[in-house]
Amino acid sequence: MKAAKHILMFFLFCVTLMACGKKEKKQNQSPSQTETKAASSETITTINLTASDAMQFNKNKIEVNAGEKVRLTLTHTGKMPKTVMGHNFVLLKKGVDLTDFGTEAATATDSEFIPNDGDDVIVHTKLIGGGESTTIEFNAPESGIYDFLCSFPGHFAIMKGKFIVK
Ligand SMILES: [Cu+2]
Repeated sequence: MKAAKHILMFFLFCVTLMACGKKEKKQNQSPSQTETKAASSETITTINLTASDAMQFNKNKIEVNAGEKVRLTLTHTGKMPKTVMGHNFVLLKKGVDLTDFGTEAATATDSEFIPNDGDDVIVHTKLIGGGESTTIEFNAPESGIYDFLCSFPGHFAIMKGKFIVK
C-alpha cells in the first residue's frame, strides 16, 4: 500500500515535470513568433486606395517612410467598365509635370495610358474597371513629395494627389 502510494507520487511528479517542460517550450516559442510578425508588419505599409464611378480617389494624400516596402491595393468600387471609367494608380518621378504627363498619357491607348515606355513613372498599377482590384508592391523612393494620378483620359484633373515620403 505504501509502495503504491510512492509510485503514484512519482507518477504525479513525472506528469508535473512533463507539463512544466511543455509549458516552457511553448513560452519560448511564442515571443519569437510575435517578433517575426511585428518585424514584417513594420516593414510593409499597406495602402488601400479606392476609385469610384464618380471619378474620384478616396485619398488625395498618401504618406509613407523612405525605404519601406509599400503594398498598395487599388479597388474600383464602381460598376462601369474600364473602357468608359477605367482607373489606375500612377506614381510620377520627381520633376515630371503632372499636367504634361496626363495630357500625353491620354494618347497612349496601346499601353493602358502609360506613355514613354513608363520612363516618367516610378510605379503604376494596371488599368481596372468597376468591381476589380489590383495590388502592387514597391519600395518607397527617397524622401520627398511626389505626384500620383489616374492616367485614364481626362481623369487627372480630379484624380490626383500627393505621395509624401518622409
Ligand atoms: Cu480614373
